[in-house]
Amino acid sequence: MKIAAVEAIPFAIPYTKPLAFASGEVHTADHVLVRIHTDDGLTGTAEAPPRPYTYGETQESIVAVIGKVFAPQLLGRTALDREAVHAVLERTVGNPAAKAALDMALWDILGQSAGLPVSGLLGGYTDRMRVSHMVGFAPADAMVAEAERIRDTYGVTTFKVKVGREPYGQDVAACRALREALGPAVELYIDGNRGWSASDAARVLEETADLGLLFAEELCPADDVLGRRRLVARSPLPFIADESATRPAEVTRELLGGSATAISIKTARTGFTGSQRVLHLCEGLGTEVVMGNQIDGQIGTLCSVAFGAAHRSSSRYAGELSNFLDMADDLLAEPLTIESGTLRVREGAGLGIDIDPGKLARYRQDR
Ligand code: MUC
Ligand code: MG
Repeated sequence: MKIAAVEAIPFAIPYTKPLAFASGEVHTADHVLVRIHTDDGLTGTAEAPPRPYTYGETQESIVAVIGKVFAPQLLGRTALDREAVHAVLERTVGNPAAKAALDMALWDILGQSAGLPVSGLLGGYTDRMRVSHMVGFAPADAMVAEAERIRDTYGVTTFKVKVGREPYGQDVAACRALREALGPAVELYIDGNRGWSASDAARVLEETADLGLLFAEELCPADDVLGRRRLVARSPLPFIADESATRPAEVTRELLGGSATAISIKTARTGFTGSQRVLHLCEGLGTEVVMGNQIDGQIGTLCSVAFGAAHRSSSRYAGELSNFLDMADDLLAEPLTIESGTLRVREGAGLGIDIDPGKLARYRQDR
């Protein structure tokens, strides 16, 4: 099981429906396919989505850090050396998506080598998750039409509404239109990607108080330290920290400092090993978690659902598992399907990621 080679392959697949949110916009999935090959013929696979507006990584930086810094340090180690591998990776600061993809590819190798599904190795709580769909910026009527289409086509009944636009009234109106169109049974929550000031965010919470929202996420920057604490103290909703609290120390700081009351876990930035650390920390602190989406493709989504379904506390709420629906294509030989509002963990050894070679040849950017 010795690591013999590490590949970081840039690929690009356009979005049929670009996603716009307060901190950025995505038109093309310019991700990196990460593959770790072992000397006994196994290949672990994962994908790294660069999010420069959130963590500073780009497609080029992910390829470079894996190829030049991480791969040479991993060669010769085995998939069982995960703690040693992490000690090596942590010598380089930042680069969360690159590190996470390497971690998940190693777990894929472990699962294949044992002949067991990764989701079972992680915890095996259930075999599926309810799906939450992210509705990006658009005029209110288009956001309603999008949510209705996703509900009617896939049976999804939980929606995360992207907010954080100025003036904030347009987002309040969009939430109201969604609640009126979708009815009281549908779950709605909002994510501001740090777009508002703490005081505007407080006004929004007041003006949406009758809409029965489930959560509020990153409505203002965590760096607005006192404003954010005041907002969270007054919030009638659990307040999710997403990009402001990714590593265990950040999660601890934000929760104990009163700047968040719930945590978003994204395997795209903390892999399985780091996500499990965050999850167990949250369980210990009595804090709820939501499985978030780093605007993942199908490979990343398969990783998210494998992790989310593995634990009771990460599968309690609907997971954000549907952004791939807006991509024109993907690399998986057998595409993911959302049915009755749920996504199932893929059966079989490892993560069950089978790449279509023709699609990879078509979308890779390095040849
Ligand atoms: C989210 O929950 O914020 C947008 C930017 C990012 O890094 O993730 C997405 C979704
Ligand atoms: Mg978010």
